[in-house]
Order: sequence, then structure tokens, then C-alpha cells
Amino acid sequence: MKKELILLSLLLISLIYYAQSNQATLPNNFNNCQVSLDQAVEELQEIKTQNELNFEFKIVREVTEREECIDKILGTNLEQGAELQNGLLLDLVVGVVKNSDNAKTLTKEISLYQNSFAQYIDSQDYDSVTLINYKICCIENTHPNSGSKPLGYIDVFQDKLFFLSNTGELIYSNLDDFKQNATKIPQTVIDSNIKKITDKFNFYSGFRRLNKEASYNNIGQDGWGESFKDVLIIEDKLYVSFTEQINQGCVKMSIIVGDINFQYIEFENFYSTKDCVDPNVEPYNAQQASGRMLHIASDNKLLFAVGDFKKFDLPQDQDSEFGKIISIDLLNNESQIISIGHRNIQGMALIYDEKVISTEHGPKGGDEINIISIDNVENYGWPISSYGDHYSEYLKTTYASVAPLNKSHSEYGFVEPIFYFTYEEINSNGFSQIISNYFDSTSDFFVTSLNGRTIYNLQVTNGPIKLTQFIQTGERIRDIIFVESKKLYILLQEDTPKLSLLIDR
Ligand SMILES: [Ca+2]
Ligand SMILES: [Ca+2]
Repeated sequence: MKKELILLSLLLISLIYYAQSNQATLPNNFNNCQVSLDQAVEELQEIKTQNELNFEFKIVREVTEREECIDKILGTNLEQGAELQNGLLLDLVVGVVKNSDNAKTLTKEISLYQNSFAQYIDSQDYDSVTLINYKICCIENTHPNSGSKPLGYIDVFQDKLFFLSNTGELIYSNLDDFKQNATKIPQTVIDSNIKKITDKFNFYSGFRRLNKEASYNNIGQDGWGESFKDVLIIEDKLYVSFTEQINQGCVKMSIIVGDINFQYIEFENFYSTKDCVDPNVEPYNAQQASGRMLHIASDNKLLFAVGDFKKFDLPQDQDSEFGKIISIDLLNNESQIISIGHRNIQGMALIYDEKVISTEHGPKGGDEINIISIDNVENYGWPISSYGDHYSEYLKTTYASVAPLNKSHSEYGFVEPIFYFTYEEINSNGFSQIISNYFDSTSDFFVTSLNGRTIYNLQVTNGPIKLTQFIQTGERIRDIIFVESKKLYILLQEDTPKLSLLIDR
């Protein structure tokens, strides 16, 4: 029956193919392991040249039990015989052996970002600042079709902007190339072993626009949220945090590090949480992994925020690293927990001497801003106390004892947030990064948001704590950095998606 179906579809595909043979179409043998990856790539290059077409293709690896399908095309995201047009993105789904290191296919991988440029779109003027927007690759891997994987993260090294995408491409552009009205900003992809390290289970498979056949059920909940969680450059080293899928039953939060080089970066493990969370045991959510990193130069420490993955019992467990901030010594990798009772920290910055100011996602409501001591271990309450509520009646009832979400923190012996949103005030906001405000001396920080698509001004040190709207960018702001040498901020915004320069007027 299966064979007949395949034959029938082949016949249909051939008919469609011949009916449209005056156009460039997807070859009819790009399925069911008929052609090798090499052949397919060669054929597509030929089609592009002959028809003067400009479309991109990407390799999606899928584990297969069928030996004859290793390194062969299992299928594509398009119907067989589909017309190949400019701007199209074609997925070649290639068979790989289970648990192989996939090194062979990786060397042949075609990058989603290889031929793309940041392209100037427009400038938005606000009272005191201007936002200069550059469209970047790619709409296919943005929220909400990215399986809730952040689009990526940015940082600056010397005169270069580094960008790590959620598809594992590491890219840099020269900061000098970003000038108003410059239409295209060249970018260079840096080769690395980052995909080899991270490409396990569903790390790259949750992209719904990219991979219509994406299997959402191979680990955890719908393949959501397993992703990179931050990048950080310290001197000439690049640190990357991510959810590391050790095996079917074990997810850790890890940091890898590599010496910066513009051709190739070899990453190695820098830190992994000692324990795992089990993605097969509900509730589980890798969007609640935190992963933000902050360098404390005076102590030569790296602070690492580790989320709770929705495991309600871990943040209050003193021995578990989940739902904590960990301090890691950059010299000997020794670590200690510096604060407990966190759900999902998204942003961290320094404040005063030796204190951290952090933003944190609540559940339904309850986004918090906290001031955290590095020296004393204090408890920030989650999930005993929170100004948010459970998303469902089911969670509320089932986890009533371990996660009562009492409103007051102080009554239960916890540190109160210096600021919080209730759901009634703002619905779903989603703070992302927090960063010093270098533009306005009367305000201390900028706080960016995802769903709120807003930058807030936060005043902490001058008088009463006040959070006010600064500008609405209209896009989910995933990351923000300050470029000292140019006195400007760069935002990574994940709707269009785009890079935006924030300039003082
Ligand atoms: Ca960062
Ligand atoms: Ca709290």
C-alpha cells in the first residue's frame, strides 16, 4: 500500500513537473532518498545559474533508521515540482544516523545567512533619540514561528558587531559600515564548531516556517525554547550560553567559550550545571531557562542566571542550580550560588558596588526588577511568592503547596522586588535586558521588553523608584548593547527582524 502510494505520488509529481517544465521547478527526485545531498546542492546551483534565480536553501538534518537514506534527501519543505522563485527558502531534509556527530553533513551545510546583508530600512525620530533600522535575515526564524527560540544575541568586539543567530550562524559586521543611508551592510560568517556542539534533538528543529516537517515531539514540550540564551565577549573570548541537551532525559544549562578569530572559532565547554532537568517530565519549558551572563571585572567572575525550566520545586532547593544566579570564577571555573528563588531572569546589569540589578519574567503578570547582592545569598521568593498568577487552574491546583504564588515576599522572609508589573496593569510585557542609561543622567537604566515592544526608563538611585515608558519601538527587543566608542546602543529586534542603532539627538 505504501509503495503504491509512493508510486502514485511520483506519477503525480512527474505530471506536475512536466506540465510546468517551462519554469524552474523543484526536481521531482528530491525525496525518498533518491539523490545525495551533494547531487542536490549541485543541481540547485545549476538551476540558480541557468535561470538567473536568487533563492536560498538550507540543510535540515533528520535522524533516520534507513541506512540507504544517510546523506540522501528525505524531502523538502516544498511540494515536489514547486516553482522555484526569487527570495524562496528551500529546506533540504537530509538523513543522518542517530547519535552520529553529523560532522560530515555539517561541513556541507548552507547557511541561512551566507548571502544576506543588513539593509537600511528607515529611521524613527523620537523626542530625544533616533532609531536607525536595518533589516536583517530572516523572517523565517523569528517569533512566533521559531518555536519560541530567541532570534539571537549581539555583542561588540573591537570595531565589530558580533551576532549569533538561533540557527547557529555566527556573523560579524564592521561598526563603521553602519551609517545612515548606507543601504547594505556587509557581513561575514565566522566558521565554528558551534553547531556540532549544539545540534542535538530539537535545538534547530522547532522553526515552523523553515521546516514544515519539524518534529516537535522528540524531546520535551513541542520543541519550544531550547536555544542559545546569551552571548558575552570578555577581552578576546566569546562566551555563549545555551540549553544543552545531554540526552533524552537530561537538559543542562551550559556555557561554551572560544578565542575570537574572524575565520574560525573553536568552542569548548566552560561550564555546565551539575544537575539536569528532565524534559520528559511535565511541566517543562525551556523558555524558562534564563541564561543571561554578566561579567564582574573586579572579581574576575562571570555571573550566570539559570532558570527553573518550570520545575517548581527547584528554585527553593538550596542544592539545585536551577532558579538561581551562579557566580563562576573565570580562572578556575569554580562556582557558587549567589541568589535563590528565581523563575526566569532575562536581564542583568551592575548597580552600586558589587550589586546586580536584574529583570525577571513572572508567569501571568509578576515581571520583576530585583537588586541582588553578590556577597550574601538571599532568597527572591519564587515560587512561594510572586505578584503573578499561574497560567491555568490546573497548575494552580496541582502545585498549590510547592508554588502558592503568595503576593507578599517580605511576609514570607523573601526579598521584595524593587518593581513589579501585575497582569492587570500591563497584560503580558516580558522584560528582556537591562542596561545603564548613558544618554540621560537623571535616569539610571534602560529596560527593554519583548511583548511590550518598549524601552523603559528606570530611575533607582535618584529618589523613588520609577519605571516610565521611554520609547515604543514596535518590535520585540531581544538584546541591547552599548557601543562605547560610538556612544550608541544597538538593539536586536525580532519581529522584522532588524538591528537598530539608538542614537542620542
Ligand atoms: Ca550579552
Ligand atoms: Ca521574586
